[in-house]
Amino acid sequence: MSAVAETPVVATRRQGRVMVVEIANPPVNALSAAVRQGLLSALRAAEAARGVTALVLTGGAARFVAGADIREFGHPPVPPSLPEVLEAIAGSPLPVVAAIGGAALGGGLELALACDGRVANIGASLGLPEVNLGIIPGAGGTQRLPRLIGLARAIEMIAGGKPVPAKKAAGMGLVDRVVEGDPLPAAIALAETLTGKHRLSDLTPPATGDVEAAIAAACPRGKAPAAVLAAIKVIREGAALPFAEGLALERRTFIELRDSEEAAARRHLFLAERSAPRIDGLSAPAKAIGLVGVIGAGTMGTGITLALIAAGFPVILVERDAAGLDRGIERIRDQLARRVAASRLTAEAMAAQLALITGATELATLAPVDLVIEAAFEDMAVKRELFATLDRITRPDAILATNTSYLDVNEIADVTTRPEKVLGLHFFSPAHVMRLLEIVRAAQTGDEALATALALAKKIGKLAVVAGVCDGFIGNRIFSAYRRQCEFLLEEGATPEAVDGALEAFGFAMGPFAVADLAGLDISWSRRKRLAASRDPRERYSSVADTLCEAGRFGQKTGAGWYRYPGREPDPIVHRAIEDAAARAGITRRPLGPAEIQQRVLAAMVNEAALVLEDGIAARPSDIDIVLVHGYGFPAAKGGPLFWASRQERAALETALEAVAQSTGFGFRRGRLPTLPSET
Ligand code: T1G
Repeated sequence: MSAVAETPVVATRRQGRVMVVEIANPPVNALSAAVRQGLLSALRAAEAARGVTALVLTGGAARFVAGADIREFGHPPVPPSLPEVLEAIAGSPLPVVAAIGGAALGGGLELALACDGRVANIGASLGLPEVNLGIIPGAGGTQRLPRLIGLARAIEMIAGGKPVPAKKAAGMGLVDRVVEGDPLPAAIALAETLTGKHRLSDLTPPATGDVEAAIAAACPRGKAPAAVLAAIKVIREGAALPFAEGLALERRTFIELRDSEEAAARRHLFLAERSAPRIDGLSAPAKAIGLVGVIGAGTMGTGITLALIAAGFPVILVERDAAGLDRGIERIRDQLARRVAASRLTAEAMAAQLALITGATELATLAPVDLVIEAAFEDMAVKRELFATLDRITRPDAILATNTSYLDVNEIADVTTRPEKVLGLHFFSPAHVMRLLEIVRAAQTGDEALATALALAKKIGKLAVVAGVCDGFIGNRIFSAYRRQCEFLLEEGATPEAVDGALEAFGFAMGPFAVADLAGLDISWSRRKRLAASRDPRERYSSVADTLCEAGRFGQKTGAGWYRYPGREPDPIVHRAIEDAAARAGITRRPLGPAEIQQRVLAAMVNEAALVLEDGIAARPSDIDIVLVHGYGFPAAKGGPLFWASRQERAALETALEAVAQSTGFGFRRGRLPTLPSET
C-alpha cells in the first residue's frame, strides 16, 4: 500500500474540544505503514493543538480495524512500528477513546486497548485471533488485555483466538458502552467527560476466573499449536513482570513466531482461503435462492440440511420411505438438541430451524424449489435416473446439484435438458461441521449456476473451492494417490503403525490406516470391486486391504481392520497379510524409517497435486492446499502439500518424486511441478 495515498488513510476533524481521528483504509482498515504514520501524526497534531482535550479514534460507523496488514508480513518493516504508535497513544497526556463500529481484531483491538475508553456498536466483534496465523499479539495485547479483564478471560480470548460480540465484551469489562448505530457520538461524549488517563500499564492483572480451566480449554488433551502455548506462557509470565518487561517478552516471542515456517504457512492459508472463491472471468450474477430441496436423509443429506437451516433456508427433505425420513429428521433434531444442551443455540432458535424443514417421500414435492442438492446412493445409474426425473418435475430454472464425491458430473448432467444448471456440491462429512465445499464445475455448467453455488456457500458459511470433473475431483483424487502410496510402503517393509506414526509426527491428526478404520474399509472395497474390470492389470495394485475386507475386517465398527480394537493395537494377522502380499508381488521387504515414509507419501501427494493443476481440475496451487488442509487433515501448520513443497529443497523433492515413480511403476504419470512462490 502506498504511503502517499490520494485520500488520506487517516483524517482528523475537530468536534468541540475533541479531535476525531478517522481511519479509512478499505476494506478492513488494516494497520498499514501509512495508517500507522497517519495515527502518529494525528496524535502529535492533537497534542499540539490549542483547546483539544481528548481524541476519539474511529474506523467509520460500521468498522474499526481488523489488525496489522497481513500482506506486510514477510517484507522489511516500515516505521513507525505498531507498538511505537500504541505506546505514543497510551503515553499521550490526552485521553483517547476508541469508537468501535465493527471488527476490532488483532492489532485493531490492541489499538483500542491502548486507549482510555472504548465504546462499541452492538454488532461489533472484538478479538485477538493472532494464534490462527501462528503468532501471538505483538503490540501489547498479551499484557494489556489481562490487566483489563483478568488472566483467565484473557487466556480464553487470546489462546482461543475467537472474537467475542460487543455485549459479551461489555460483560467482561472490555468495552465501556455498547450502543446501537454509529458509536462515534457516544465515544465523543465519553471523551468529553474523561479528565485523566486510564493506564493499564499501571495495573496488575486481577486474579479473577479459573486460569487452569482456561488453559485446559485451550489445550485439549494437553496439546496445542506452538503459538497457543507461547501465548499462554507470555500472558502468565508477563502478569508477574513490570509492564515494560512484559511488553519486551511479548515482542521477542512475537518476532520469533512471525518469522517461523508455521506462521508463513498459516498466512498462506489465510490468503488462500480468501482467493479461492474468486473465479476469473465469472461475470454472471448469482440467482436468488429461496427454497432448497435435499434428496436423501442419510448422514450427508441431514448434515447438508442442518447447514442450510442454520442459515435460514427452508428445505424440503426427501427420502424414499417414511421410516427413513423419520430417522433423518430425528438425527437433525438430535444434533440441534445437542447444541442447545451446550448453550450454543437457544430452544427458540432450534424450533425455528426445525420449522424450516418439510419432510417428503415423493420427488414431486420438489416442483417449487430453486435448488436441489442430491445426496442419494453413490451409484451412477441411481443418480442418472434421479436427475432425469428432477429435470422433468422441477422448474426449468432450478439448479440441480449432486453431492457425489467421485462420480462423473458430466454423465449426470447429460440426462437433463439443462446441463448448464447442473453441478456438483461435494460436502464433507459431517456436512454441518466441515467448512470445506468442493463446487464441481462440469463441462457445461453455466456461469449463473456457478455464481449461485459460490454465493450459497458463502451464506451457509462454507469455504468453497471450485474443481473440475475427474475421478475424485481435487481432494479425493489426491487422497487416493496418498493412500495408494501408503499401501505400497507396507509391502515394501513398513507397518500400518509405522506409516501412521510417521504421518502423525508430521502433523496429521490421524494416519491413513487409523482414518480408514474409523471410516470403514467396506466403502472403498466396494468401489475397488466396481472399478476392478476397468483396471489395467499391469498397474501396481496392493491387495492387502481386500484381504482384510474378505476376512470381515471393516475397521473399528467390526472390532478389527488395519488394527485391533479397542485400543488401536497393532495386529500380527495384518502384518502377516502384508508379508504374504509382498511375497506374492516378489518384493523384498526392508526397514523404512519415518523420514523416508514422510518423503515418499508427501511426494506422492505433491505429484498428484501437480497433475490436478496440469489437468485444469484446480485453478491454482493454493486451492489444492486448502482442500487438503480443510478436508483431509493435512496439518495447517505445514500450509498444504504445495506450500510444503515450495519450502523443500528442489533436489530432495525430485529424489522423492523419483522414488514414488519407481515404486508405482507402470501407469505412473509424472506431474509438472508448478512454480511455487516461497512466500505469499
Ligand atoms: N490484513 C490485510 N488484509 C486483510 C486483513 C488484514 N489483517 N484482514 C482482512 N483482509 C483482507 C482480506 O484478505 C480480503 O482481501 C478483504 O480484507 C476482506 O476480507 C500486531 C500481528 C476482518 C473478519 O487475523 O478475520 O494484528 O481478498 O474476505 O469475511 O498483534 O477478514 O478482498 O483482497 O475476510 O468480511 C490479526 C483477519 C492480524 C483478522 C472480515 N487480524 N481478518 O471478514 O472479509 S495480525 C486478523 C478477518 C495482528 C498484531 C498482529 C476478516 C474480517 P481481498 P474477508 P470478511
